[in-house]
Amino acid sequence: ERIKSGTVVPVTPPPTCPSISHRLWPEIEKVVHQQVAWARLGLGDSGTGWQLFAEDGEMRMYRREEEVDGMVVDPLKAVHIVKGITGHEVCHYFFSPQYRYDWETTLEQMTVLETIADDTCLFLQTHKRIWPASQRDVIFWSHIRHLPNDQDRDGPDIWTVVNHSTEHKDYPANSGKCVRIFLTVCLLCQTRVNPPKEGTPITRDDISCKITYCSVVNPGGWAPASVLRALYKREYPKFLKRFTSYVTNQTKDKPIMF
Ligand code: 6CM
Repeated sequence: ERIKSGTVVPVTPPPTCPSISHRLWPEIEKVVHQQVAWARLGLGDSGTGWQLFAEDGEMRMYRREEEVDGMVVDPLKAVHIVKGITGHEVCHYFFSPQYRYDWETTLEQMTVLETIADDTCLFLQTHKRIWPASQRDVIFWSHIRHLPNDQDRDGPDIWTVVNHSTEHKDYPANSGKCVRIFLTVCLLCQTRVNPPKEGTPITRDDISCKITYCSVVNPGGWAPASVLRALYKREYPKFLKRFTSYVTNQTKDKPIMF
């Protein structure tokens, strides 16, 4: 439906969501709030020491070199602006399990362990082995959310997906051939709409999406720092370019999903 210039994009009311009774719900609420606040901070506001390590068109990726017990846990923050897609679309393709094999190149196997609600799933993923390290797996909850823009009522519409490691009694860490990794990832998307000429409908030429992607991955066990940093330098830009092109391709002939 056409949104008139100057009108506030409608916001989904707080869900009467079944996930509130789930054991993970208090953690999901806490981590989502923390991650969204962190992602919304500009690079200048979130402290010094961010190094730009990749740049391509509108995409910029920054990292901070950090180690815990000798293991690389470099926080990453990336920003990108992509024309022709909305934040809702970007988050939909990032969250939904049915598309993951299409864009996630490091993935070997993905299992949905639990569907907590329409907006929340528990995933077990194994990732491709990278020589000379052991293969990795990860269990994380994933939550998609539409956020009211309370800071700026005329500001852009916000959608987010937060992924955060958790445990599962049936899949204890480091019990098979894989080393368990621990991650926190936040994808935050703001849609901008250029008001089209009076009386004309909004097209994909009138929209753009500002994407912020933040991640912290603990490799969980021995992995040489230089190999890991080289891997991240190669794989994160590849991921963000491939994933956003995928969303552009998937949506180009579909109605805009605001
Ligand atoms: O955020 C991304 N993907 C999500 C959906 O799959 C989700 C999962 C992230 C898993 C990231 C694993 C990266 C592989 C890490 C290997 C670590 C150790 C190997 C040792 C090598 C010396 O959040 C996109 C993730 C893009 C990652 C490049």
